[in-house]
Amino acid sequence: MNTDENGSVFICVHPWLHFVQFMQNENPCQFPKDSLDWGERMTRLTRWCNAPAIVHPVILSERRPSPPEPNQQASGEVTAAEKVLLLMLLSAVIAGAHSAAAEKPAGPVEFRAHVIEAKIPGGYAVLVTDLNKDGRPDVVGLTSRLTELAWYENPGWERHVLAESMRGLVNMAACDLDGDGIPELAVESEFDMVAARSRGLVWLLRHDGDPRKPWKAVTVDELATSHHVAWADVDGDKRKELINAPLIGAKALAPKYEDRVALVYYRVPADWTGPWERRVIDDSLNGVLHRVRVVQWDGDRREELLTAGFDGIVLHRAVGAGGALRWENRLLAKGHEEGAPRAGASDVAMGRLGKRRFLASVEPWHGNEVVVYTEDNADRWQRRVIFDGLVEGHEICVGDFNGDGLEDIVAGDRARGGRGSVHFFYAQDASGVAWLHRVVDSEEMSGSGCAVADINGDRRLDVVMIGGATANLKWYENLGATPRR
Ligand SMILES: [Ca+2]
Ligand SMILES: [Ca+2]
Ligand SMILES: [Ca+2]
Ligand SMILES: [Ca+2]
Repeated sequence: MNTDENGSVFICVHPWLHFVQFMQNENPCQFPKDSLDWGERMTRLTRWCNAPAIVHPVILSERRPSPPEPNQQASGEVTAAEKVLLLMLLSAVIAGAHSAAAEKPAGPVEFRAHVIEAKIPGGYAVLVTDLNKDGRPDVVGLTSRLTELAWYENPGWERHVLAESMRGLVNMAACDLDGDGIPELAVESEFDMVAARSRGLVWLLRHDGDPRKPWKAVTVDELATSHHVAWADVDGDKRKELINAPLIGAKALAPKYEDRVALVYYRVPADWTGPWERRVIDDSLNGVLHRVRVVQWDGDRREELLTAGFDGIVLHRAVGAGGALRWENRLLAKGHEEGAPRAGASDVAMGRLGKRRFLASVEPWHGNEVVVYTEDNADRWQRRVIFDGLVEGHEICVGDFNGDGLEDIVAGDRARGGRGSVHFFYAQDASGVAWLHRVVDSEEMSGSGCAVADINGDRRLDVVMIGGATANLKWYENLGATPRR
């Protein structure tokens, strides 16, 4: 609990921890006194507690001068007895609110579809990031069927070309390396499912003064079948490294793609024109390596990686520093267990159900199942298929769309070249067992790529999706929970 300069009393509530402390003569959450930025306080509290914190502002009293009563302290101070009383009261309120939330998860929300681009043949990957520094998240849509990479400016969605003459575009990731407020983009091109035909070019794009004009590109690497990129601070030095996940090994052939495939990373050189030294994270993965996702796994300064592929879901964690840095690679779950290529996982996302962590995945590779994993007391991940009706799933995202403190799931369906729909799954309790399935934009979105972000700044999480056969790019505006019947 905290009183601000207006006398409002705040409580900081954490799913694990009811963190209650008076501001009177001390700081909330043990922050420096000169730090009055609540965003920063919550960021630090979140890091400290290894989970998102929720701030509930509760105005309990307004501190107004009043004459001191006999046997009482001066106005503006709180007695020890009052502190105890307030703490008990607030703990009861918090506990009640949490149990009520756990008993009554919010229902599905209504989404309104908005078209960003109606003609992007073979729409494959989407990226949401602010590219013109106006505070509104913009959208990059990528397809291998065009040699132009373009972004769409929020809110009118005017199209601007980032790069031209790039064949076989396959993926991209954003990170503001130089701190000018406009991110640099890692982009991968010259991809092909046949390794011998895939140069696998990795680029770094930087704006050239005006982000609406074509960006400058420098080469990072050439590694056959480079397919998925991400930025992560794997060593905790506050600088992001570039992660590159090629799809398959050099000898891999359809349909089983038997070969080892190596997950690699690069430290950003002082001179971006290179060289970027390629370093191995894990060279023992098998078959298809489909997605690499950045997570904060253990609450330290370092970010960890989850990969999804034929092997299943693997956690990659860097330990040690500098030249002594090494990687611990641990299989968390095998995913869908069947012979390749119907093996493992296509994508993975980490979410939270109150205080519990969970994993959501699409399985097997390009598969039909939406799967939820929850952790048991022995640190093992229990698998539960919550839906098996996708025709061809690809990517999966999580977000608390209905604001009940339980993260929900959204998955696209590429539908093997047919018309797909968007699938939402709303958490119905904190155990990860019950999920409410809702279909949005039926047969109008063959979703290959997806992203979750608040596109219109109303604090409700929206969804952006790009479709293959439907050749479109849309954002789905979260209109809030629909009333329960
Ligand atoms: Ca913007
Ligand atoms: Ca780093
Ligand atoms: Ca929810
Ligand atoms: Ca929104």
